[in-house]
Amino acid sequence: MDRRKFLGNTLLTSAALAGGGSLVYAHLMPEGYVPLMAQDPNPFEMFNKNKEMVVLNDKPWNIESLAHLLNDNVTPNSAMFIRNNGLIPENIDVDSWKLTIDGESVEKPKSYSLAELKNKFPQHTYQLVLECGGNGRKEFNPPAKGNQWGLGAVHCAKWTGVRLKDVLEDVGIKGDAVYIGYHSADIHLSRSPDKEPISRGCPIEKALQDETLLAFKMNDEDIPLAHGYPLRLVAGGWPASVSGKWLHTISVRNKVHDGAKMIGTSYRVPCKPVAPGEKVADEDMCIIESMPVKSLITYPKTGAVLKMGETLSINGHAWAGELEVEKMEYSIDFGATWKECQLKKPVNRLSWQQFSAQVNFPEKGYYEVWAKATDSKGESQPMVLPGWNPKGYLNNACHRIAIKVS
Ligand SMILES: Nc1nc2c(c(=O)[nH]1)N[C@H]1C(S)=C(S)[C@@H](COP(=O)(O)O)O[C@H]1N2
Ligand SMILES: [Mo]
Repeated sequence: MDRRKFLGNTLLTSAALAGGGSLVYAHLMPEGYVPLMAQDPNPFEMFNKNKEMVVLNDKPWNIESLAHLLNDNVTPNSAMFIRNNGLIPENIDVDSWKLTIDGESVEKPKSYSLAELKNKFPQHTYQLVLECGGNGRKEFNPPAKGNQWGLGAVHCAKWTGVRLKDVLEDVGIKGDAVYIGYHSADIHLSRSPDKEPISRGCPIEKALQDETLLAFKMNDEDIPLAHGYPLRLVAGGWPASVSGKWLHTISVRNKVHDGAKMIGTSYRVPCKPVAPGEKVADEDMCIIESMPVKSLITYPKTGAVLKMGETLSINGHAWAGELEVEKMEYSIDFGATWKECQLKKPVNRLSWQQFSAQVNFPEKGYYEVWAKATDSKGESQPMVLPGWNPKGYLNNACHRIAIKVS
């Protein structure tokens, strides 16, 4: 249905066919036929993603990674989840791309070309954890609406750019600044130019951290289109929805930013725990800030089989929002006892940390290896699902893999 309308209205007369040529025998085409060139593209090829990744939605594109694909210390593009609220911008012209800083709390709005940003300010590179606030949503009961993310909506790539704080200093911000909000070039699903798919932000204190970047490189290359080319706000350790892709404006606000997906149940959780399914009044909802402590076993893949007497080497990553992970443990007896893993320091603040352990099993049979991280404030991952909330955010329950010893 949809597709036929699309074809009738636009495709046959437009350059939507790759190469831009016109469809010569269009009038002879069977009704409802979709020319090969216009058939749904293969997302794995289009975005250079590992074919094991899971497509949760194609309008907009939402693609999830898997624990065992995230084994690299620096996540490559091929294993990075994609979370879009709208449609990826079309026809990006980098030469005319501008970043504008405006809002109630700037002395005078100012715009920079990408070349100006790159030349005027020192560049910094950090490895930063971006985890979707809804990662792990699919476990909640009653279920929460939205993409049913399993474990794979997290990555820790290397981002290069200039510090937002250096740019804000150059513009000059007023003393009443409390928040920043981003505006981006992606397109609302309705295609209405008056609507933004998402426009979130963070308190000014987070915006002014050294690691909060206006990034133009990811893993030493131009940022892939799906991840925000040509410019992205990157605020590690907070829900990744704060890290606006395809960034063109930062508004410095004298109040909490009120853009799309800042209010209601979006990226907000009950300020105090509630019973599963309970209705929560708007004023009792709080904006998610630093993400909770969490970890993933990225090797081996769940379901691994080994021989009796073999030692299993496990490894993975742990992260804790604004904090550092201080301790990493594993259990093979459903949490009755825990043993400590080796745990590395982060390469920089807000990066994930590597852990590893050598695991021995006492006899043949079925086991689960559970992993549990504890942050520098002594907060540990819960063994089972944490507090229910209407949109299913912040599931940081222990990751577990199945092991068979035969
Ligand atoms: N402009 C824009 N920025 C955005 C989004 C979006 O839809 N549009 N999605 C946000 C959300 S909810 C997440 S989880 C991350 C996902 O980043 P990724 O697609 O690079 O993994 O981007 C954030 N930034
Ligand atoms: Mo997200």
